[in-house]
Amino acid sequence: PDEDKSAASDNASAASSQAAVDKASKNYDLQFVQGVQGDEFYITMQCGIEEEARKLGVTVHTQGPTKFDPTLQKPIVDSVVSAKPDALLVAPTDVKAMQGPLNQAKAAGVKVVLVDTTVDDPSVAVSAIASDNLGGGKAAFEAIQKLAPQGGKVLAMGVTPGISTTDLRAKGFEDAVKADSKFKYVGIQYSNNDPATASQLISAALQKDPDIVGVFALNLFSAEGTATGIKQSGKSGKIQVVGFDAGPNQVAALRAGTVQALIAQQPAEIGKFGVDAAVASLDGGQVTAKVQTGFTILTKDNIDGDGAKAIYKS
Ligand code: T6T
Repeated sequence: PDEDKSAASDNASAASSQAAVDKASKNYDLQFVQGVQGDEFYITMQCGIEEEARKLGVTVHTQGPTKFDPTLQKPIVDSVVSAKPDALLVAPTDVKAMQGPLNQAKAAGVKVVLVDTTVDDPSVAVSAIASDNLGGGKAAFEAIQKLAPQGGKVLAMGVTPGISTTDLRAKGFEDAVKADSKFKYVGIQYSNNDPATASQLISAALQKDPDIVGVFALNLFSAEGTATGIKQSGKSGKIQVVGFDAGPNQVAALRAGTVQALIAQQPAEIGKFGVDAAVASLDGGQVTAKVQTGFTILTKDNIDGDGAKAIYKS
């Protein structure tokens, strides 16, 4: 709850420093390239982007690769850039592989805004807007500490190395686990953003270490697969599962008791601030280089109350 408050005040200051504009000076052409299509996190971000674009009087088009994969995202970015939009809002799928395409966008005069993920050299962008992913990883461990106060082995179910957001979540989690001698970090497994892979990996991990007490699943799809695998192993409720993100499936898992806590990001706000940054930059206004948005921790206790606001759209 403390994190929530400070994060909320970060948002307020970001909003006041960046959204001073009521209308853009002209109908700019904005392009949004998602990390992957069909992911409720990016769908909700798209809603926030479209709403703000309407408000400011600019046009936005959205595209995304069919998988969270830079070899599929790069050609989309290249083709978007060749049409010379005014701005590109983008969630790069890899810190290294997407640097070159974004450098080219900048060189072509396109204002780049990073939404959610980033690249090794974020100075390619006029602004980078993301959740407190490091803090989110730490909060995930704190949730496990509360749910399993006796301590024990914990595992991280990751996505793919090289994604800025999930790498930071893993680091925040690992550092926090290692600072508590009651817990033992048994490492990270990479599910490649595929629920079926996450399910197989968690089943295998539980065979190897049947005494695992908690799992932190780093995004929507890794959480979905983790919940399924634990359920199939007959251990739902015995192992504490904390997932990042709060799509409808994750909320259903929370209600069913296959997941105990969710860390909900604010994708619509990330998108809104992204549009504000693009327009401010195009109109020569003040642009904040780095904006951090907050998160809400959802449990069975708040999901039907205050927490309901944080559920992603599908
Ligand atoms: O967790 C989000 C996003 O922040 C991350 O960069 C990739 O995975 C999600 O889109 C959820 O699937």
